[in-house]
Amino acid sequence: MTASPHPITRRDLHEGWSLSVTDGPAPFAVADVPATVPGTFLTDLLEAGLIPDPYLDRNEHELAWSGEVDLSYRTSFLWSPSGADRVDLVAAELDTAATVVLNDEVVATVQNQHRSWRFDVTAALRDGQNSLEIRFASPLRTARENIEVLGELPVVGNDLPYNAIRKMACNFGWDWGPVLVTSGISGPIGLEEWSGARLGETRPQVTVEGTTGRVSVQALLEAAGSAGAGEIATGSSAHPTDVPEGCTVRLQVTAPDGSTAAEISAPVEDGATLVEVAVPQAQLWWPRGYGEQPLYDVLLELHDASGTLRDSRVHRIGFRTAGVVEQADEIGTSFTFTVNGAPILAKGANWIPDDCFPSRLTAEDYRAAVADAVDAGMNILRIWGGGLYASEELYALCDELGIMVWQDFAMACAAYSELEPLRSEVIAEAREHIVRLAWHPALVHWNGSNENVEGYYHWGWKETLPEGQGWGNAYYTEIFPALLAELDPSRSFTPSSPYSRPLPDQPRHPDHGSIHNWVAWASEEDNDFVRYLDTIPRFSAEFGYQGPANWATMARAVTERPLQADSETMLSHQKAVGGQDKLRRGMAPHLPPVEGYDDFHFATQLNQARALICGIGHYLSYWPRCGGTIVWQLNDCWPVTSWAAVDGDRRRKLLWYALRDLYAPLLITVQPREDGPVVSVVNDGPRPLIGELRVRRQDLAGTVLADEVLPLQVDARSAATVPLPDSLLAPDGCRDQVLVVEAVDDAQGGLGRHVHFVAEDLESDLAGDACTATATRIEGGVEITVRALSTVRDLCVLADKVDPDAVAESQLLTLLPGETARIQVRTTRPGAPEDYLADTVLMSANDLVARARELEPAPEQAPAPAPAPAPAPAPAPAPAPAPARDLAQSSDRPAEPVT
Ligand code: BMA
Repeated sequence: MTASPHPITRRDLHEGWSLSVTDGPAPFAVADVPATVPGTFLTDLLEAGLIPDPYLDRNEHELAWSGEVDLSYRTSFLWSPSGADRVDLVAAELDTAATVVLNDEVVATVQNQHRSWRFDVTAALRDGQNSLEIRFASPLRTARENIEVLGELPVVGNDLPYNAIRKMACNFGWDWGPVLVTSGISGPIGLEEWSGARLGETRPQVTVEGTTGRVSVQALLEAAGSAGAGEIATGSSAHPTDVPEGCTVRLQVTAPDGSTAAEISAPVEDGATLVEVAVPQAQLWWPRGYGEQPLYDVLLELHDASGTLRDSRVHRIGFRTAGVVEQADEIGTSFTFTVNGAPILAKGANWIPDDCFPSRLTAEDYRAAVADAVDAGMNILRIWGGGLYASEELYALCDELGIMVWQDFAMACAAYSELEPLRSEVIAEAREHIVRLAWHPALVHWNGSNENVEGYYHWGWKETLPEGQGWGNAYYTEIFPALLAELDPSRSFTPSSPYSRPLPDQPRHPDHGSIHNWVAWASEEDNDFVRYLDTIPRFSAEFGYQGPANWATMARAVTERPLQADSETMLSHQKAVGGQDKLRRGMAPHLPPVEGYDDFHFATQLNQARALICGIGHYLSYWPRCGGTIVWQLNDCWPVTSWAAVDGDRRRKLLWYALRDLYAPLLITVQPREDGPVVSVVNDGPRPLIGELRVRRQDLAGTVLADEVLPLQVDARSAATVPLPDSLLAPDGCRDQVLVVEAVDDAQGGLGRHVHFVAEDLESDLAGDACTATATRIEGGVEITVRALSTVRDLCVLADKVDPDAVAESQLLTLLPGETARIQVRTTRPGAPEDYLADTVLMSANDLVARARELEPAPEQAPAPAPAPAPAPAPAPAPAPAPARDLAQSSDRPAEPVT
């Protein structure tokens, strides 16, 4: 081999693409439609005006054919030999069953959206014009064909066979997502030209011992002459014999201040080398709230014998040790995130793909999404296994902002065949992402699957699968652990979530490992958020309550007027079967009956927030027994009623504001305990709190009925409870009292206040005209001033009802009589400020109570008719062509917590 002096050059092939449907039930001809690359064919048809926006109205259902068609993407490009030894066609992501044809020669046939690809096309290229075609076979037909080989294994939901093809599972619909099965060149694609050798798989280990950071990189090289046309080089193997003599790999680490922290060069032997450096006095990376996030730059360079640069890579790293500690203790088995030896109270949310078509997400989209987590005080995101291994942008932001990442392997809510060819595909993709993500300090934990072990033991799979049938457990208990041991032993791993480490056949056991609490939302009998109180888990990795998207989001997605809770179109944006019933049943014990969509919309969002206030307050009050909470779910992929805190148009729901309070460094709540109510103080700060709790019991008009000063002592990074004396306990059946808890630290002064309502709203005497309000224009928006005449509970400004872009700075305010609050609304179109005072915009729990009271019969009217019923559901809509899954509703959900 002659190594010519060419470093690697890259050229994108993103231009000139067009697509055609070549077979299948498309209802109209699709021929030579301009195609965006990266992209997918559905987004191209949308762009070309050939299909309506699938996120609006019931348009989704007109696209059920999309997963059944074959496609051809074509482009052509000029190319001339540059003298490089080798030219590769490199594709970051192909969705999914793709045949790559260059100048009429089949270069490769592949079938895995979760892998990247590199095809040697040196021999297939022509000097001059070249034609490139990528044919995509129908993903649904491909999956059905795969079942012939793999066997049919259970999936949850609408029975579309997402477990038989390595494609983003939720593309086939989920209980929060539409069925929009697409195909396309969904990642960057281009030509890379190189000579001699290139860097193949580069496996980092970044750790810290004492104060010394250690970076070691196992670099495998690939030789230009080693792979023939059509061979798929995934970077997973070196070709030792062909790598030119005398190559070296240089590693340079640059400190955050720009100085060189360490560098070394090492010779390549047998196509591989290990480069290792120590960084003395390394600055440690911490999750946010626990310290800084200093990032070091790593430069890796491959030089040949003449010293010519052949290849290079850059990464950003952080020095820390991290992982989940699962340790036997007197209760069971802990589940505690630990960074640099310090236990971290995990406060986070689950991440789903931020769009049904992630290829159109921009860097700004990712930044905004991570800001939703950061601004809410989160320190962890769990990248859920029914989506994609996320893009580099997301992990880089988490590195930068101190958000720990729990990464699921892409296996969710289904049994997976352990047979070939699926097995090798899963291994290859796992290998690729373990190595890719190992660079990121934010990544702390790997998890084998979402609910697949639970599915086996509790959703009937064990009983129905034939003896000896693989259902995926080999991936979770053998293959993934072995790959991690080989490639990245520095992170922790669990086979599934939920999971009980010593009792794998009891994944719901609250005393061991993680749980998913879906009883509170999904129970057919008594779905009520107070059921979060039934268990004290070691870690809650999923629990959530539905609420609709914000008003402006729903009003954009559902164009009929007036908006109605149960219209056929609205129900198409509610994918949980029985979801509306669960919403109504879930709020019935707490909020009064409501009439009209405005009140229904507000009440269901309010109840969603209240549910998580109940769950998180309970779970965190048991820290460190409970290692934290990861709520279901941070985000949405389209406009829908779902468990998300931020809706599909990136509007923050009331839940988001509740999370911001719950995930603050200090959380004060009142919690039930066996011996009576206690004040729980969760101090997620670095200093102990020593001072007092000033607690008073007062009526809704503000008359103080009792008060006490209780000693307060909470260690740094811990929780404490303070029992309430009898004098502070309201009498049974009391409708008009609150407990006002103020925490005061001797050194820092007032820390915060919590108002605890002793009655459910529907049993309370909350006054209707409890406040007066005015609104004025201010720089950047509108300020609303509210003065409380009586106690006001959960005051909200539903600002996007006035202006879709308006955002209220605070929500869910509780005001005591005589208090004044100023709520700023950010908007570039302040319009008429008094619009924000409309009774459908400035709303509180008091309004719901007062309106229900007005509907009640006057006391002298006897016999009393039944209380106002909840609005009757509209007639059942016609079944959607491909019904959405409802994981929560299915009987596979726990009916009872398991203890
Ligand atoms: C969890 C998730 C999702 C689902 C959600 C709500 O189990 O893993 O599969 O969307 O519940 O049902």
